[in-house]
Amino acid sequence: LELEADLRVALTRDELALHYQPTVDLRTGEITGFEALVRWYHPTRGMVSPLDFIGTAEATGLIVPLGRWVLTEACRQAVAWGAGTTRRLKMAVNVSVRQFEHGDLAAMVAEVLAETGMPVDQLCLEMTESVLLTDTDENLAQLHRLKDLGVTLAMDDFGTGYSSLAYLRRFPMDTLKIDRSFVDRLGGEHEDEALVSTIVRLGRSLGMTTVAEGIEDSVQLAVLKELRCDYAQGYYLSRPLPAAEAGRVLEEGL
Ligand code: G
Ligand code: G
Ligand code: MN
Ligand code: NA
Repeated sequence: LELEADLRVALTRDELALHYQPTVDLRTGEITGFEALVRWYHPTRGMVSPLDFIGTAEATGLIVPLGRWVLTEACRQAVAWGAGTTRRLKMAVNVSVRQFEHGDLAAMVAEVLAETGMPVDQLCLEMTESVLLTDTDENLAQLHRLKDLGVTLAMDDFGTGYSSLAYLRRFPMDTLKIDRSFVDRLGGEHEDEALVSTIVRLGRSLGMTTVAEGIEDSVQLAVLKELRCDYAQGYYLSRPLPAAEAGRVLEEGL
């Protein structure tokens, strides 16, 4: 309850910020975009992880204004980074299944794109498999409305939930983000390439782009290149960075 009250206040003050984690093209090594990750600088608790407040935000409905703030800030930043350049950076924003249930997500996204001047093809929305499993028909309709706008849709943490092949075919997803628990098993003592290889080929056969999450060493990076995964993120490439630092790696490379 205290957290809820504080979060309400945080939304009206300047306590939230986004960090940006680069997404790297595994063929060229270039940064092609960022994933926006929210951070809360609490006046007394210090930095609070989204793991500790997204759940509260979802339970209280505060995820709706919070989600709108995150989307607006991420789009504003992407537009700023693109200004005066020919860069077409992709900006990925996480959305919660609760944002599908409260109000018209596609309408909200369209408003924010218009307000910020963000080109729609630069926006990617990431969601977990829970979106595919609850209120399926209404969520499916929302996903189609988002697709009709021209937004890219990514399945986050892929492999940890229950989505079957049938679900993947039925929902208009463009990208599979391979959960880091699978990337963890590449190289080192576990040495289990089969699973990641299968997911990459599954994505490709469905016409989807694949992104590996949570790359923490050079061996994992090499294996993913060899498996012809398209993109990668992870601490080995870059941690999520405050906007100023993210702007710098964009200019200077990783
Ligand atoms: O960045 P970090 O690893 O601390 O994020 C922890 C979790 O919080 C991740 O699952 C991430 O997807 C989620 N998260 C981070 N930012 C947002 C956001 O803006 N909206 C939602 N819904 N989840 C987020
Ligand atoms: O659920 P989602 O995939 O959106 O969560 C992304 C979270 O993963 C972010 O909070 C980010 O800080 C974290 N993350 C990103 N790269 C790595 C990594 O290489 N290792 C670990 N352990 N976490 C990572
Ligand atoms: Mn994500
Ligand atoms: Na993920």
